[in-house]
Amino acid sequence: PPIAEMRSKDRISYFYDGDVGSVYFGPNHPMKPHRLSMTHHLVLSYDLHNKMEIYRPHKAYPVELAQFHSADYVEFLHRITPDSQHLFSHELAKYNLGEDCPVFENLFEFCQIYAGGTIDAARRLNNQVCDIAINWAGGLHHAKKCEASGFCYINDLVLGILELLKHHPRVLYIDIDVHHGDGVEEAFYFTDRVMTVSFHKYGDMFFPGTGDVKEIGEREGKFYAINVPLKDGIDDTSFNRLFKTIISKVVETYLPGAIVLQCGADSLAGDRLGCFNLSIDGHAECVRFVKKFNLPLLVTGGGGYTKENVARCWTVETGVLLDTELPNEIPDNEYIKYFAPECALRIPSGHIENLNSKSYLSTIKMQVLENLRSIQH
Ligand code: ZLS
Ligand code: CA
Ligand code: ZN
Repeated sequence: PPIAEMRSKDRISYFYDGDVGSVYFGPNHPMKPHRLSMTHHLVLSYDLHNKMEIYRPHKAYPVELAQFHSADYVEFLHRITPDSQHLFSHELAKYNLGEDCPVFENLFEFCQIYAGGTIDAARRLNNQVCDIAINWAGGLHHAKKCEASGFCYINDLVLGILELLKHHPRVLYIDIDVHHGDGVEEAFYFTDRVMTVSFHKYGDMFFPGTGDVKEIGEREGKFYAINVPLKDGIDDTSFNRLFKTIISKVVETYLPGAIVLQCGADSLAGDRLGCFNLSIDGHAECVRFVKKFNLPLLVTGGGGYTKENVARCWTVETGVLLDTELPNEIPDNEYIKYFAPECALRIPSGHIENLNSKSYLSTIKMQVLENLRSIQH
Protein backbone atom coordinates (compact mmCIF):
# COMPACT_ATOMS: atom_id res chain seq x y z
CA PRO A 1 0.00 0.00 0.00
CA PRO A 2 1.13 3.61 -0.50
CA ILE A 3 2.95 5.05 2.50
CA ALA A 4 0.10 7.43 3.31
CA GLU A 5 -2.19 4.44 3.85
CA MET A 6 0.23 2.54 6.06
CA ARG A 7 -0.53 2.62 9.76
CA SER A 8 1.18 0.54 12.35
CA LYS A 9 -1.22 -1.54 14.42
CA ASP A 10 -3.15 0.06 17.24
CA ARG A 11 -1.97 -0.27 20.81
CA ILE A 12 -4.68 -2.11 22.72
CA SER A 13 -5.23 -2.28 26.49
CA TYR A 14 -7.56 -5.04 27.69
CA PHE A 15 -8.98 -5.14 31.23
CA TYR A 16 -10.00 -8.36 32.95
CA ASP A 17 -10.35 -9.59 36.54
CA GLY A 18 -10.67 -13.36 37.00
CA ASP A 19 -12.96 -12.78 40.00
CA VAL A 20 -15.91 -11.42 37.98
CA GLY A 21 -16.67 -14.80 36.41
CA SER A 22 -17.76 -16.33 39.70
CA VAL A 23 -20.28 -13.60 40.54
CA TYR A 24 -23.82 -15.02 40.70
CA PHE A 25 -27.00 -12.94 40.41
CA GLY A 26 -29.17 -15.85 41.56
CA PRO A 27 -31.16 -18.75 40.10
CA ASN A 28 -33.09 -17.89 36.90
CA HIS A 29 -31.50 -14.45 36.65
CA PRO A 30 -30.62 -13.84 32.97
CA MET A 31 -27.41 -11.89 33.77
CA LYS A 32 -24.57 -14.42 34.03
CA PRO A 33 -21.12 -12.95 34.71
CA HIS A 34 -19.67 -16.38 33.87
CA ARG A 35 -19.96 -15.23 30.23
CA LEU A 36 -17.00 -12.95 31.04
CA SER A 37 -14.67 -15.82 31.93
CA MET A 38 -15.93 -17.72 28.87
CA THR A 39 -15.04 -14.70 26.74
CA HIS A 40 -11.61 -14.38 28.33
CA HIS A 41 -10.81 -18.08 27.83
CA LEU A 42 -11.87 -17.85 24.19
CA VAL A 43 -9.68 -14.76 23.71
CA LEU A 44 -6.75 -16.68 25.25
CA SER A 45 -7.38 -19.76 23.09
CA TYR A 46 -6.94 -17.60 19.97
CA ASP A 47 -3.64 -16.30 21.41
CA LEU A 48 -4.93 -12.74 21.36
CA HIS A 49 -3.29 -11.96 24.72
CA ASN A 50 0.08 -11.83 22.97
CA LYS A 51 -1.14 -8.99 20.77
CA MET A 52 -2.35 -6.61 23.50
CA GLU A 53 -1.56 -5.45 27.02
CA ILE A 54 -3.66 -7.22 29.63
CA TYR A 55 -4.41 -5.48 32.93
CA ARG A 56 -6.29 -6.35 36.05
CA PRO A 57 -8.37 -3.23 36.74
CA HIS A 58 -8.20 -1.44 40.08
CA LYS A 59 -11.27 -1.72 42.29
CA ALA A 60 -12.87 1.71 41.96
CA TYR A 61 -13.03 3.56 45.28
CA PRO A 62 -16.36 4.77 46.67
CA VAL A 63 -15.29 8.40 45.98
CA GLU A 64 -14.67 7.52 42.34
CA LEU A 65 -18.15 5.96 42.05
CA ALA A 66 -19.56 9.12 43.67
CA GLN A 67 -18.27 11.25 40.77
CA PHE A 68 -21.65 10.36 39.21
CA HIS A 69 -23.69 8.50 41.83
CA SER A 70 -25.03 9.99 45.05
CA ALA A 71 -22.82 9.28 48.06
CA ASP A 72 -25.74 7.75 50.02
CA TYR A 73 -26.52 5.28 47.20
CA VAL A 74 -22.84 4.24 46.93
CA GLU A 75 -22.66 3.89 50.71
CA PHE A 76 -25.77 1.69 50.71
CA LEU A 77 -24.40 -0.59 47.96
CA HIS A 78 -21.21 -0.86 50.01
CA ARG A 79 -23.02 -1.84 53.20
CA ILE A 80 -25.84 -4.09 52.06
CA THR A 81 -25.44 -7.89 52.07
CA PRO A 82 -27.81 -10.75 51.22
CA ASP A 83 -28.07 -11.54 54.96
CA SER A 84 -28.78 -7.98 56.13
CA GLN A 85 -31.11 -6.89 53.32
CA HIS A 86 -34.33 -7.92 55.11
CA LEU A 87 -33.65 -5.09 57.60
CA PHE A 88 -33.64 -2.44 54.85
CA SER A 89 -36.85 -2.87 52.83
CA HIS A 90 -37.39 0.92 52.67
CA GLU A 91 -33.91 1.53 51.21
CA LEU A 92 -34.15 -1.45 48.82
CA ALA A 93 -37.29 0.09 47.31
CA LYS A 94 -35.76 3.58 47.25
CA TYR A 95 -32.67 2.37 45.36
CA ASN A 96 -34.67 0.00 43.10
CA LEU A 97 -32.93 -3.14 44.36
CA GLY A 98 -35.00 -6.33 44.04
CA GLU A 99 -35.83 -8.74 41.24
CA ASP A 100 -34.00 -7.16 38.29
CA CYS A 101 -31.20 -5.84 40.50
CA PRO A 102 -30.85 -8.32 43.36
CA VAL A 103 -28.48 -7.98 46.31
CA PHE A 104 -26.00 -10.86 45.96
CA GLU A 105 -22.70 -11.96 47.52
CA ASN A 106 -19.83 -9.52 46.69
CA LEU A 107 -22.17 -7.12 44.85
CA PHE A 108 -20.08 -4.05 45.75
CA GLU A 109 -16.78 -5.66 44.77
CA PHE A 110 -18.35 -6.63 41.42
CA CYS A 111 -19.32 -2.97 40.87
CA GLN A 112 -15.83 -1.80 41.88
CA ILE A 113 -14.21 -4.18 39.38
CA TYR A 114 -16.34 -3.43 36.32
CA ALA A 115 -16.34 0.31 37.02
CA GLY A 116 -12.61 0.26 37.79
CA GLY A 117 -12.02 -1.35 34.39
CA THR A 118 -13.87 1.35 32.47
CA ILE A 119 -12.23 4.16 34.49
CA ASP A 120 -8.76 2.64 33.96
CA ALA A 121 -9.53 2.23 30.25
CA ALA A 122 -10.43 5.95 29.98
CA ARG A 123 -7.29 6.97 31.92
CA ARG A 124 -4.99 4.99 29.65
CA LEU A 125 -6.62 6.61 26.60
CA ASN A 126 -6.23 10.04 28.22
CA ASN A 127 -2.55 9.36 28.91
CA GLN A 128 -2.17 8.34 25.26
CA VAL A 129 -0.52 5.05 26.23
CA CYS A 130 -3.01 3.14 24.09
CA ASP A 131 -5.32 3.79 21.12
CA ILE A 132 -8.10 1.38 22.07
CA ALA A 133 -9.09 0.13 25.54
CA ILE A 134 -11.44 -2.82 26.10
CA ASN A 135 -13.50 -3.73 29.19
CA TRP A 136 -15.98 -6.51 28.39
CA ALA A 137 -17.19 -6.50 32.03
CA GLY A 138 -18.42 -2.89 31.66
CA GLY A 139 -21.25 -1.35 29.69
CA LEU A 140 -23.93 -1.30 32.40
CA HIS A 141 -25.84 1.56 30.79
CA HIS A 142 -29.11 1.66 32.81
CA ALA A 143 -27.76 2.65 36.26
CA LYS A 144 -28.95 6.09 37.45
CA LYS A 145 -27.42 8.63 39.81
CA CYS A 146 -29.45 7.43 42.81
CA GLU A 147 -30.72 4.01 41.79
CA ALA A 148 -30.05 0.66 40.19
CA SER A 149 -31.95 -0.34 37.06
CA GLY A 150 -32.05 -3.24 34.59
CA PHE A 151 -29.23 -5.41 36.07
CA CYS A 152 -27.04 -2.28 36.39
CA TYR A 153 -25.93 -0.79 39.73
CA ILE A 154 -23.07 1.56 38.90
CA ASN A 155 -22.94 3.30 35.53
CA ASP A 156 -19.33 2.65 34.50
CA LEU A 157 -19.95 4.27 31.09
CA VAL A 158 -20.86 7.61 32.66
CA LEU A 159 -17.76 7.37 34.91
CA GLY A 160 -15.54 6.56 31.90
CA ILE A 161 -17.01 9.43 29.86
CA LEU A 162 -16.51 11.88 32.78
CA GLU A 163 -12.85 10.80 32.82
CA LEU A 164 -12.50 11.30 29.03
CA LEU A 165 -14.10 14.76 29.35
CA LYS A 166 -11.06 15.84 31.43
CA HIS A 167 -9.01 15.63 28.20
CA HIS A 168 -11.55 15.97 25.39
CA PRO A 169 -14.05 18.80 24.75
CA ARG A 170 -16.50 16.37 23.08
CA VAL A 171 -17.08 12.63 23.62
CA LEU A 172 -19.31 10.47 21.42
CA TYR A 173 -21.19 7.55 23.03
CA ILE A 174 -22.56 4.78 20.77
CA ASP A 175 -24.75 1.95 22.14
CA ILE A 176 -25.67 -1.18 20.13
CA ASP A 177 -27.18 -3.11 23.04
CA VAL A 178 -30.79 -4.13 22.17
CA HIS A 179 -31.96 -1.99 25.12
CA HIS A 180 -32.03 1.83 25.18
CA GLY A 181 -28.94 3.35 26.83
CA ASP A 182 -31.14 5.45 29.11
CA GLY A 183 -28.75 5.93 32.06
CA VAL A 184 -25.99 7.39 29.89
CA GLU A 185 -28.45 9.52 27.92
CA GLU A 186 -30.01 10.90 31.12
CA ALA A 187 -26.61 11.75 32.66
CA PHE A 188 -25.70 13.94 29.68
CA TYR A 189 -29.18 15.03 28.50
CA PHE A 190 -28.54 18.73 29.13
CA THR A 191 -25.01 19.08 27.73
CA ASP A 192 -23.47 19.32 24.27
CA ARG A 193 -20.16 17.91 25.53
CA VAL A 194 -21.40 14.34 25.10
CA MET A 195 -23.44 13.09 22.19
CA THR A 196 -25.27 9.84 22.96
CA VAL A 197 -26.50 7.57 20.15
CA SER A 198 -28.49 4.42 21.02
CA PHE A 199 -29.88 1.80 18.64
CA HIS A 200 -32.51 -0.33 20.38
CA LYS A 201 -35.78 -2.18 20.28
CA TYR A 202 -38.62 0.24 21.04
CA GLY A 203 -42.31 -0.49 21.61
CA ASP A 204 -44.47 -3.27 23.10
CA MET A 205 -43.33 -2.06 26.58
CA PHE A 206 -39.82 -3.37 25.88
CA PHE A 207 -37.48 -2.37 28.73
CA PRO A 208 -36.80 0.43 29.70
CA GLY A 209 -39.59 2.00 27.60
CA THR A 210 -37.66 5.18 26.64
CA GLY A 211 -35.70 5.99 23.46
CA ASP A 212 -38.27 7.44 21.06
CA VAL A 213 -36.75 9.16 18.02
CA LYS A 214 -38.26 12.40 19.39
CA GLU A 215 -36.10 12.23 22.55
CA ILE A 216 -33.29 14.53 21.43
CA GLY A 217 -31.88 16.25 24.54
CA GLU A 218 -32.84 19.57 26.13
CA ARG A 219 -31.37 23.05 26.75
CA GLU A 220 -27.64 23.03 25.85
CA GLY A 221 -28.08 19.34 25.12
CA LYS A 222 -30.83 19.77 22.51
CA PHE A 223 -29.92 17.68 19.42
CA TYR A 224 -27.09 15.93 21.32
CA ALA A 225 -29.10 12.81 22.22
CA ILE A 226 -29.92 10.54 19.28
CA ASN A 227 -32.30 7.60 19.45
CA VAL A 228 -32.81 4.97 16.78
CA PRO A 229 -35.91 2.99 17.81
CA LEU A 230 -36.28 -0.34 15.99
CA LYS A 231 -38.77 -3.20 15.73
CA ASP A 232 -38.15 -6.95 16.12
CA GLY A 233 -36.04 -8.94 13.71
CA ILE A 234 -33.70 -6.32 12.24
CA ASP A 235 -31.05 -8.06 10.12
CA ASP A 236 -27.39 -7.37 9.30
CA THR A 237 -28.08 -5.58 6.02
CA SER A 238 -30.62 -3.07 7.39
CA PHE A 239 -28.80 -2.57 10.70
CA ASN A 240 -25.36 -2.03 9.16
CA ARG A 241 -26.68 0.34 6.50
CA LEU A 242 -28.54 2.45 9.08
CA PHE A 243 -25.63 2.35 11.56
CA LYS A 244 -23.05 3.48 9.00
CA THR A 245 -25.21 6.27 7.56
CA ILE A 246 -26.00 7.72 11.00
CA ILE A 247 -22.58 7.28 12.61
CA SER A 248 -20.69 8.78 9.61
CA LYS A 249 -22.90 11.86 9.73
CA VAL A 250 -22.58 12.07 13.54
CA VAL A 251 -18.76 11.94 13.47
CA GLU A 252 -18.56 14.39 10.55
CA THR A 253 -20.88 16.86 12.33
CA TYR A 254 -19.87 16.48 15.96
CA LEU A 255 -16.08 15.94 15.57
CA PRO A 256 -15.64 14.03 18.83
CA GLY A 257 -12.22 13.76 20.53
CA ALA A 258 -12.93 10.22 21.73
CA ILE A 259 -15.56 7.51 21.24
CA VAL A 260 -17.12 5.13 23.78
CA LEU A 261 -18.75 2.07 22.16
CA GLN A 262 -21.11 -0.12 24.20
CA CYS A 263 -21.25 -3.52 22.47
CA GLY A 264 -24.17 -5.22 24.24
CA ALA A 265 -24.46 -8.66 22.63
CA ASP A 266 -28.18 -9.05 23.30
CA SER A 267 -28.76 -7.56 19.82
CA LEU A 268 -27.56 -10.90 18.38
CA ALA A 269 -29.96 -13.43 16.89
CA GLY A 270 -31.03 -16.06 19.40
CA ASP A 271 -30.49 -13.93 22.51
CA ARG A 272 -32.59 -14.98 25.51
CA LEU A 273 -33.91 -11.43 26.08
CA GLY A 274 -33.30 -9.72 22.73
CA CYS A 275 -35.40 -9.81 19.57
CA PHE A 276 -33.01 -8.66 16.82
CA ASN A 277 -31.58 -10.92 14.13
CA LEU A 278 -27.92 -9.88 13.86
CA SER A 279 -25.15 -12.36 13.10
CA ILE A 280 -21.84 -12.01 14.90
CA ASP A 281 -20.32 -10.59 11.71
CA GLY A 282 -23.12 -8.01 11.46
CA HIS A 283 -22.57 -6.97 15.09
CA ALA A 284 -18.78 -6.89 14.66
CA GLU A 285 -19.12 -4.82 11.48
CA CYS A 286 -20.25 -1.92 13.71
CA VAL A 287 -17.03 -2.23 15.72
CA ARG A 288 -14.92 -2.40 12.54
CA PHE A 289 -16.67 0.72 11.23
CA VAL A 290 -16.17 2.76 14.43
CA LYS A 291 -12.49 1.72 14.65
CA LYS A 292 -11.86 3.21 11.19
CA PHE A 293 -12.29 6.76 12.52
CA ASN A 294 -8.95 6.31 14.32
CA LEU A 295 -10.11 8.20 17.39
CA PRO A 296 -9.29 7.15 20.98
CA LEU A 297 -11.78 4.31 21.47
CA LEU A 298 -13.16 2.81 24.69
CA VAL A 299 -15.03 -0.45 24.06
CA THR A 300 -17.27 -2.14 26.64
CA GLY A 301 -19.61 -5.09 26.86
CA GLY A 302 -23.18 -4.73 28.10
CA GLY A 303 -26.14 -7.10 27.79
CA GLY A 304 -25.94 -10.57 26.27
CA TYR A 305 -27.95 -13.49 27.63
CA THR A 306 -27.09 -16.49 25.45
CA LYS A 307 -23.67 -16.76 26.97
CA GLU A 308 -21.87 -18.93 24.38
CA ASN A 309 -22.80 -16.36 21.75
CA VAL A 310 -21.70 -13.47 23.95
CA ALA A 311 -18.25 -15.06 24.31
CA ARG A 312 -18.09 -15.67 20.55
CA CYS A 313 -19.15 -12.13 19.72
CA TRP A 314 -16.74 -10.31 22.04
CA THR A 315 -13.87 -12.60 20.97
CA VAL A 316 -14.52 -11.82 17.29
CA GLU A 317 -14.68 -8.13 18.21
CA THR A 318 -11.40 -8.31 20.14
CA GLY A 319 -9.95 -9.79 16.91
CA VAL A 320 -11.44 -6.96 14.83
CA LEU A 321 -9.88 -4.35 17.16
CA LEU A 322 -6.51 -6.16 16.85
CA ASP A 323 -6.81 -6.38 13.04
CA THR A 324 -6.55 -10.16 13.42
CA GLU A 325 -8.69 -12.59 11.43
CA LEU A 326 -9.79 -15.50 13.61
CA PRO A 327 -10.22 -18.99 12.11
CA ASN A 328 -13.80 -20.21 12.50
CA GLU A 329 -12.82 -23.47 14.23
CA ILE A 330 -12.44 -22.78 17.95
CA PRO A 331 -9.00 -23.97 19.19
CA ASP A 332 -9.15 -26.60 21.92
CA ASN A 333 -9.41 -24.99 25.36
CA GLU A 334 -10.65 -25.56 28.89
CA TYR A 335 -14.08 -24.17 27.97
CA ILE A 336 -14.53 -25.93 24.60
CA LYS A 337 -17.51 -27.89 25.95
CA TYR A 338 -19.62 -24.72 25.88
CA PHE A 339 -19.08 -24.37 22.14
CA ALA A 340 -19.69 -28.02 21.23
CA PRO A 341 -20.70 -29.78 19.07
CA GLU A 342 -19.85 -27.52 16.07
CA CYS A 343 -17.10 -25.58 17.90
CA ALA A 344 -17.56 -22.80 15.33
CA LEU A 345 -16.76 -19.19 16.24
CA ARG A 346 -19.39 -17.46 14.14
CA ILE A 347 -23.15 -17.89 14.44
CA PRO A 348 -25.43 -17.09 11.51
CA SER A 349 -28.44 -14.85 11.90
CA GLY A 350 -31.78 -16.55 12.53
CA HIS A 351 -34.86 -16.86 10.37
CA ILE A 352 -37.23 -14.55 12.23
CA GLU A 353 -39.24 -11.96 10.34
CA ASN A 354 -37.84 -8.43 10.02
CA LEU A 355 -40.65 -6.13 11.20
CA ASN A 356 -38.67 -3.02 10.17
CA SER A 357 -40.06 -2.08 6.77
CA LYS A 358 -37.95 -0.07 4.31
CA SER A 359 -40.27 2.90 4.75
CA TYR A 360 -40.10 2.69 8.57
CA LEU A 361 -36.28 2.64 8.51
CA SER A 362 -36.07 5.48 6.03
CA THR A 363 -38.44 7.64 8.12
CA ILE A 364 -36.30 7.09 11.23
CA LYS A 365 -33.10 7.80 9.30
CA MET A 366 -34.53 11.04 7.85
CA GLN A 367 -35.65 12.28 11.29
CA VAL A 368 -32.22 11.59 12.80
CA LEU A 369 -30.34 13.25 9.92
CA GLU A 370 -32.70 16.22 10.04
CA ASN A 371 -31.94 16.74 13.77
CA LEU A 372 -28.22 16.49 13.04
CA ARG A 373 -28.53 19.32 10.49
CA SER A 374 -29.64 21.61 13.36
CA ILE A 375 -26.16 21.36 14.91
CA GLN A 376 -23.49 23.82 13.86
CA HIS A 377 -20.00 23.53 15.33
O1 ZLS B 1 -29.54 -3.51 28.78
O2 ZLS B 1 -38.64 -5.68 31.91
C1 ZLS B 1 -38.14 -5.43 33.00
C2 ZLS B 1 -38.96 -4.93 34.19
C3 ZLS B 1 -39.95 -5.74 34.76
C4 ZLS B 1 -40.18 -7.14 34.24
C5 ZLS B 1 -39.27 -8.12 34.99
N1 ZLS B 1 -39.54 -8.05 36.44
C6 ZLS B 1 -38.66 -8.99 37.14
C7 ZLS B 1 -39.31 -6.71 36.96
C8 ZLS B 1 -40.21 -5.70 36.24
C9 ZLS B 1 -40.34 -4.62 34.01
N2 ZLS B 1 -36.83 -5.59 33.21
C10 ZLS B 1 -35.93 -6.10 32.19
C11 ZLS B 1 -34.52 -5.56 32.44
C12 ZLS B 1 -33.62 -5.79 31.27
C13 ZLS B 1 -32.24 -5.27 31.57
C14 ZLS B 1 -31.32 -5.32 30.37
C15 ZLS B 1 -29.93 -4.88 30.77
C16 ZLS B 1 -29.02 -4.56 29.59
O3 ZLS B 1 -28.88 -5.65 28.73
C17 ZLS B 1 -27.63 -4.07 30.06
C18 ZLS B 1 -26.90 -5.04 30.90
C19 ZLS B 1 -35.96 -7.59 32.22
N3 ZLS B 1 -36.05 -8.37 31.15
C20 ZLS B 1 -36.03 -9.65 31.59
C21 ZLS B 1 -35.97 -9.61 32.96
N4 ZLS B 1 -35.93 -8.33 33.33
C22 ZLS B 1 -35.95 -10.75 33.87
C23 ZLS B 1 -36.18 -12.03 33.40
C24 ZLS B 1 -36.16 -13.14 34.31
C25 ZLS B 1 -35.92 -12.90 35.67
C26 ZLS B 1 -35.84 -13.83 36.85
C27 ZLS B 1 -34.80 -13.08 37.68
C28 ZLS B 1 -35.48 -11.73 37.60
C29 ZLS B 1 -36.80 -12.10 38.22
C30 ZLS B 1 -37.07 -13.54 37.69
C31 ZLS B 1 -35.70 -11.64 36.11
C32 ZLS B 1 -35.72 -10.56 35.24
CA1 CA C 1 -28.88 0.42 22.61
ZN1 ZN D 1 -29.50 -5.04 26.93
